[in-house]
Amino acid sequence: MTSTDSGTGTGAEAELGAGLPAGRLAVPEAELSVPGGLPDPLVCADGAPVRTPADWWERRRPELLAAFERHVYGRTPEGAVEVGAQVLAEDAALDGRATRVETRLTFRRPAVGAAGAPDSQGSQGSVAATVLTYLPASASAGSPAPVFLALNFRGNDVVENGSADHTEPVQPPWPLAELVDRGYGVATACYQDFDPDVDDFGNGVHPLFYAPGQNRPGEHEWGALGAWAWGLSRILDHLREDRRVDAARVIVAGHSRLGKAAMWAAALDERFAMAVSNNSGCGGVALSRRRVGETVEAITSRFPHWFCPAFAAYAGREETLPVDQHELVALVAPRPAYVASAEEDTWADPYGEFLGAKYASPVYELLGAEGLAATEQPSVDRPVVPSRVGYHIRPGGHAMTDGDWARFADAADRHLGKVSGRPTDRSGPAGG
Ligand code: GTR
Repeated sequence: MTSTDSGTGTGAEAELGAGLPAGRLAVPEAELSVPGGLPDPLVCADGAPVRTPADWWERRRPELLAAFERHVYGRTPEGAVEVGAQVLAEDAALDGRATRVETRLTFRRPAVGAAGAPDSQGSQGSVAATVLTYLPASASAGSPAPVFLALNFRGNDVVENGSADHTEPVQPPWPLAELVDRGYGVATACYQDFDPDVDDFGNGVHPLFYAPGQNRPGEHEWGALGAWAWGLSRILDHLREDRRVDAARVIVAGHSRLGKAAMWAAALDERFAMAVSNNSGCGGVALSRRRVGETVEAITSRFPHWFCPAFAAYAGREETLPVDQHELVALVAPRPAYVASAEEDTWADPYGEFLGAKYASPVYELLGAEGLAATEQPSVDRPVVPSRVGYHIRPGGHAMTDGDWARFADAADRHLGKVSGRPTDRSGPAGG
């Protein structure tokens, strides 16, 4: 059978694409669970083809971004907030190979009115996030370091020291020394600093933007993923003030729900040089139309606050979604995008993540960049596709391992330029 509008065709009847509505990419039926193919990133909503980079930048990209805002993540407010930055600590770390900086960022609603009095929401106070940065000790204004920026789940202390809290899965620390020795800085903050991960919009950064009398986002306004993505951009603002950071090479990365946030941040904020999705699954880079593992229904039942309220209406009706998640990857184009899957992470649908990367490729190619250099998902024995849209799948389950980080750094070396650092063994497969 082919993927058709009605879903009733047979393989003998028609080639891929026959019977599809306009603006749909034909894909093998086995790749989707709903009829109608995938939205074609290179066809505008009114059916106009996207033939040139100018068509993409001026028309199709803004239209797609607006569609993701309206139907999936919600619109991020554009209003400014007052930002404060206070350095809490700056010391040598990793036996002198790194500089460790802790900075407290605070965000407040701007004072309004002729007299500068706080507006009616001023009583909701401010929001603070503590940013932890490790920079190679050699980083300087003359030789700034590229930086991986990734939010963390359990606090900056767990990034540095791991967790031995046996009430939750034990977490190893991030491979800070390995990344620093390869020439990369690492910046992080706990995602809950920007918006606590509960269905309560009275805290976090949302209230900083509410209209008078508002107490939760409207139908098409940002949810928690939007707030986490906003936080990533505010950390980027901060990093760009530090002359030891190479502002042109900040890579946004994230695992799982934070991989979803990282990809959305890279779509919204073109200052990110590269995006990394680790096991991001549903609402990340896995195609929603597959309905494999976590579905729109499952995710919007358990985590309604991650998205805009409108997204839940697509539960069980994924074929009516104006977008699918390959177009989220396409919004990163032509910047490098790296997608990582784990074989046993079936809830995140590894094959759907691969297809999300694959079907973004036509946009990269239109923009003169290489898309994903694989038509078939690689095996875990030969896991890495090193093209500009990169991909790997490793054995094991849902996690962001040292091996995953090493592959992210390989991809950044390859596509953003190798940075000076200690020579390391870069030949091993993804894993452990
Ligand atoms: C799961 C959720 C996934 C993924 C994951 C995580 O419970 O269903 O979408 O985001 O959490 O963030 O660890």
